[in-house]
Amino acid sequence: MESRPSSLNLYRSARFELSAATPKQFPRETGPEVAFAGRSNAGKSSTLNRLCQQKQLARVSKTPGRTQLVNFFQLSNGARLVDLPGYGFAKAPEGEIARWGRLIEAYLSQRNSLRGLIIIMDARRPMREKDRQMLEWSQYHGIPAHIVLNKADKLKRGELARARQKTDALLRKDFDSVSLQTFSALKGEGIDALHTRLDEWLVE
Ligand SMILES: Nc1nc2c(ncn2[C@@H]2O[C@H](COP(=O)(O)OP(=O)(O)O)[C@@H](O)[C@H]2O)c(=O)[nH]1
Ligand SMILES: [Mg+2]
Repeated sequence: MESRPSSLNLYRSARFELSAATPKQFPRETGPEVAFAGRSNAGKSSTLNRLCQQKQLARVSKTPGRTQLVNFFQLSNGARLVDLPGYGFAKAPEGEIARWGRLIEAYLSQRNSLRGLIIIMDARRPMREKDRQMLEWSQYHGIPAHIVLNKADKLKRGELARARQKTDALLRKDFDSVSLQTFSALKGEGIDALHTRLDEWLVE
């Protein structure tokens, strides 16, 4: 995959900083940050690993864990990538869903350094209820969002185009300043578009 070398090196420089279970544990704000959200299994960890060209940066799980942590990664220019806890477990108890909501809400409302939100969706099943809720929260807090329709490799070209159109139509009906791209964390397709969007937020 081609990518401008400057930004490639920047994302390659990502290093795990800390995991926060409560807002008190969030690190002091020192530079711009972008947060990654998505339903469990949509490919959030795979996308972060692909983005940073590191196989083990964010753990990729076949059986998704339930730990609700906000993971912070530092880049060489002082910017941060932030891995928000995944959502959408069918069997998650009520209390856990409430805790997830409080943690995300605290993060979105407290971080002045937050420049943008990346929402990873499975291209075969985009815009589920909690995805929509993330978009609503980002709008409420005035944070621009970028949707990544991941697992593009699982769809035929026509199917992918239709998924993109459908998502685009839903977005335009209800949301402002949301951009959209297709992606394959597996193959790396769409990585240039993702780097470009992130650069807009993180490279000053
Ligand atoms: N075919 C395909 N599989 C993917 C892609 N991205 C992630 N996966 C797979 O989907 C599963 C969940 O990925 P993971 O990154 O752990 O998702 P997370 O729960 O959102 O962090 C894993 O088995 C990945 O290998 C992709 O672009 N294409
Ligand atoms: Mg994950």
